[in-house]
Amino acid sequence: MSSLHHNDPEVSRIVDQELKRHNETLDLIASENYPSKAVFEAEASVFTSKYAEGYPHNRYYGGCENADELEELAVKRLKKLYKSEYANVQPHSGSQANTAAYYALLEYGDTVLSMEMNVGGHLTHGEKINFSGRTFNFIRYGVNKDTERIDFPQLEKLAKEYKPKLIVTGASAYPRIIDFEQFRRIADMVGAKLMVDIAHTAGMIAAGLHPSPVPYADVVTSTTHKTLRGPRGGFILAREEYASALDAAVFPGIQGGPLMQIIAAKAVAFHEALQPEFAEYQRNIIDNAFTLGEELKKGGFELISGGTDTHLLLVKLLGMNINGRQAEVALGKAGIVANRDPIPFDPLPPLKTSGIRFGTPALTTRGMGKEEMKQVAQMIIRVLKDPRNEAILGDVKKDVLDLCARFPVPGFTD
Ligand code: DSN
Repeated sequence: MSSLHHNDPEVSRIVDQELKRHNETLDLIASENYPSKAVFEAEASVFTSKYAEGYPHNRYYGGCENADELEELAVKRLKKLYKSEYANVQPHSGSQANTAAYYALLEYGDTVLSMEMNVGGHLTHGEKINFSGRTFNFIRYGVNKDTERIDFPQLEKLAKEYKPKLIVTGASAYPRIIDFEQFRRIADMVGAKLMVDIAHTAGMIAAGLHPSPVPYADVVTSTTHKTLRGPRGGFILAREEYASALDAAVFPGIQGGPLMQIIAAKAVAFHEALQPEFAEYQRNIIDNAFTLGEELKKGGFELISGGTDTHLLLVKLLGMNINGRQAEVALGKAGIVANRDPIPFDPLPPLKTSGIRFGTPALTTRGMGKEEMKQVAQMIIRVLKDPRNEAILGDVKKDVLDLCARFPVPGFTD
């Protein structure tokens, strides 16, 4: 019997339920993944007990010699992975990484140009309900109505008009490769700095399968738990010239003690991402998303921008007698876990939306490939074409369970 079960059967039961839920459903949430057992072991290590406010060899606590060695190793691996001059592994999350980057680069009220949420931008990229939109003057760019790809002429026009101090790109729900060179060109034209949030694409960039923003951006922010397959957390990359401003913005600016056990797990994930098999895994993620998208198109669904170059795709539900929220619920009943997502020029509010987002990192980690993606696409098509038919939802749920039994969730039990 585990200590958790012995000491707290109530929490233990909920944890067991969650593991069962993962083992019996297909996780198509583009931002979720299953890290390796080595990452979990590091996360649950003795470093959870250590306070290490400050930076290596400049801490506010004694007993930090091992924490120093660990953080230096994590930073060294991260710099190597992305060929970056500077790295900070302390941000607790992607939001914290973005907060620190803004505080290092901006003053209260400064103008920033960023991507609209409806076309894939993140909450922390200037939404009015978020600290970012309340602290700085965000102006938003979007996508071209026909191509549904970033509208560079609009971006250039807005940059010239508003003269932002910072331009932000990178997205939570944009299925195409982003042209960072174009962003740099426009930023230089108006004397703006460029920040790229690679939370979603970090794994593909590390593997060299997606262009790196590092040569173009002043600052790059990310999470570690999506395509990168690490623990939940964040990091910042930058040119050396921003090192002291970014260090100060993270600590003491917005955080106290770093989560050293998470930094241990990040170091493990960076090591894994530096191995040759990681590139193959990232290739499979992209291939799986492509296959899933092509099969959904054959089944009569339209994808935002007509397809995907990445790990995610967005299905348009306009004119299909179902909104994003209803699709999410119907798929959930059939054991397919995904999330509704706004689409460009969405006529529906964020609680409903006209789109649903699918991502393949978690299923790829379970070992699924092209054949399984074709099966998953057929399951999704059956549900979305008849979302109120409980018999169909039940049938699909059985197919989901069969598929799940063949591809157990790794890491937790092996
Ligand atoms: N925006 C979330 C997502 O992509 O799921 C992460 O913050």
